[in-house]
Amino acid sequence: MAKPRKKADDWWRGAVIYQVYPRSFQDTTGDGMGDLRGITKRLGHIASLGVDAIWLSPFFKSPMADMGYDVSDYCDVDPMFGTLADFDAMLAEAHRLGLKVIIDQVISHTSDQHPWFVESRSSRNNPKADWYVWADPKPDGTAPNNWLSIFGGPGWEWDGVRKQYYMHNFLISQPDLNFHNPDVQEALLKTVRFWLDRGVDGFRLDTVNFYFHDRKLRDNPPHEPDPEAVGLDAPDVNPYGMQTHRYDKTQPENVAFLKRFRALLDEYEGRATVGEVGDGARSLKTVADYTSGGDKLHMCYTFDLLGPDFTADHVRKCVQSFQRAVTDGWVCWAFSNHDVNRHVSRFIRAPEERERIAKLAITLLSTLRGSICLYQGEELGLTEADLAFEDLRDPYGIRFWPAFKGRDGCRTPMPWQHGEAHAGFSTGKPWLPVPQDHARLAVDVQEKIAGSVFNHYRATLAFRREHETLHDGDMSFLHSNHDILAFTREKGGEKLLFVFNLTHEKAEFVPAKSLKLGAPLSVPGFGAKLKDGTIELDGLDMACVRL
Ligand code: TEU
Repeated sequence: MAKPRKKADDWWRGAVIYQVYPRSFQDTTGDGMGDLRGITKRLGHIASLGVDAIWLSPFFKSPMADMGYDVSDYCDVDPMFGTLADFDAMLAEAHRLGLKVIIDQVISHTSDQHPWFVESRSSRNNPKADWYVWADPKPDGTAPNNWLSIFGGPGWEWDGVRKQYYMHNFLISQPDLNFHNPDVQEALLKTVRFWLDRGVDGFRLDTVNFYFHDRKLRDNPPHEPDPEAVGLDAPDVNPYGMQTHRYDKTQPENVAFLKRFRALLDEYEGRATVGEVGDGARSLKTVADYTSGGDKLHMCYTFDLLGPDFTADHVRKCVQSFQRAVTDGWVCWAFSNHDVNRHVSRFIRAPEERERIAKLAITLLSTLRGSICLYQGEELGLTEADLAFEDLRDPYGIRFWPAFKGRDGCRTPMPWQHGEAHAGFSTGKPWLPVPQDHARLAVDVQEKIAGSVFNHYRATLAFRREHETLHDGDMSFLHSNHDILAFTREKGGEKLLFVFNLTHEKAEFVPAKSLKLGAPLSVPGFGAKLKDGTIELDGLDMACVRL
C-alpha cells in the first residue's frame, strides 16, 4: 500500500486518482447495475494498484436521464446504488485501505425532477422562480438567443405554464441553475457541507466553468479558429463547436463563487477539488484563473489529452501551453474518462498494439507533472466497446448516431472473472453488455500473468511513488527531433531524463553534450537503452536515465 509521503493537506498534489463509474463497476443485487456495496467489495482491487484516491461518478438520487449527472436530491443515494449507510460503509473501508474518496458534485444544473425546479417552473412568482435561467421569448416566439445545448438542438426549452424559456446546456431535463442568485449558491454550498460532514475528502466539480451565464443573454459569436487550440468541447459533428462560447459559460463572476467554495472546504482539513473545464481553446486560461492563488480550486482537468492525438508534438504542446498559461496552478492529466472513447482504441493503429500502447500510455502519464486520473478498466487495457444502436443508453449517442456513437462504449461493465456470467460483474443482464474480448482481459486472468497490462500498472504506479520527483518535481522539455518527447523531472537531489518514442519506427536521442548522463534507470516494462551516450529506442518505446 502507498506509504504516506506528504503533508496531510497536500495529498492531492501529484496524486493518482482512480475514477469509478458506479453503474458499471460491480453489481451485488443482480439487477444488472453496479452499486455502492459492489464498490466496497472491490476496493481491494483499487488499493492494490497503489493509487491515492478514488473519484466516484454520481450515485445521488436521479431519474438517470444522463446516468446520474441529472441529480434530483444532492443529499441522498439513489436506491439503485444503495443507501447512505452503504455509502458510509464504503467510505470507512476506503479510508481503512488508505484511499481518499472524491465525489462528483453536479451543481451547474439539476434534474427537472428536482423539487427546486418543480417549484421554479410552477409560476413566475414562487420563492424559487429565479433559481433557474428563465427568459421571455423574442417577439416572434423563438428562443431568447442562439445558445446551443451540447447534447443537440437549442439551449432553451419552452415551458407552457410560465410562458417562458429555460436554459439547459445539456439535456432538456437538465435545467441550468441560476448562480447569479445568492440563494442558489447558499443552497448548493449546504449540500457540499453535508458531504464534508460525512467525511468525503474532496469533490470533482462537474462542468465547473458552466455555473454562470451572461446576464444580458447576448448571442455567442461564430467560432473563430485558433491555431493554438488543443482542446475540443464536442465532437465535430456537433454544431456546438461552431460557436465561440463567450456568453453561455466561463463568466467572470465564477471566480468569486469558487472562492466561497474553497473557503467552505478550508473549514475542514485535507479536502481537495478537481474541476472539469470544457472550454475549447480557452481551457488552459480558465484552468489558470481557477487554480492560481491557492484560494479557489486545487486542480482542474481539461479535454486536451482526451482527444485522438498520441504524438510527441501533441503531448509537448499540451504540457507546454499549460506551463505557459498556469504558473502557480495545478493540473490533473488523464487519457480516459467516462465521456470519451477509451484511449487504447483512440491511439492504436492495429489491434496487436493494444498492450504496448496501454503500457506506454500509463508510463507517460505517470511521468508528467501534475496529478493523474485513471478510468476504471484502463488498468486492463480495455478497448472501446463496439455497441449496436439497440444497446445504446447514452442520450448523446442516440441523438448523434451514427456520426457519433456517444459514450456507452467506454461505460460497459468491468470484467472481474473470466469464467463467470457477464465476467463476474452481475448475475443478471447488465445494463450494457460485457464485450467478449473484455471478458478475456478480466482481472483474474491478468493478475496471474507477470507482464500483463494490469501488473504493468501496479509496477508503474509503484515506480511513480518511489520517485518523489514525479509527484511535483519541475518538468522541462529538451530539444529533440519532433517525433521524440524528451524531458527532465527534477526535485531536490534527483534529476531524471525521460525519452519517449511514440512513433512506430526505431529512433535515437542524442543528448546535448552539456547533459551529464548518469546510470540508466530501469522503468517497469521498458529496458534501459543507453549506448555510447546515445539513447536507442524501438518503436513505441521509452527510456529513463539519471542525470
Ligand atoms: O461533462 C461535460 C462535458 O463537457 C461533456 O459533455 C463533454 O463535452 C462530452 O462528454 C464530450 O464527449 C460532464 C460529465 O462528465 C458528463 O458525463 C455529463 O453528461 C455532463 O457533464 C452533464 O452533466
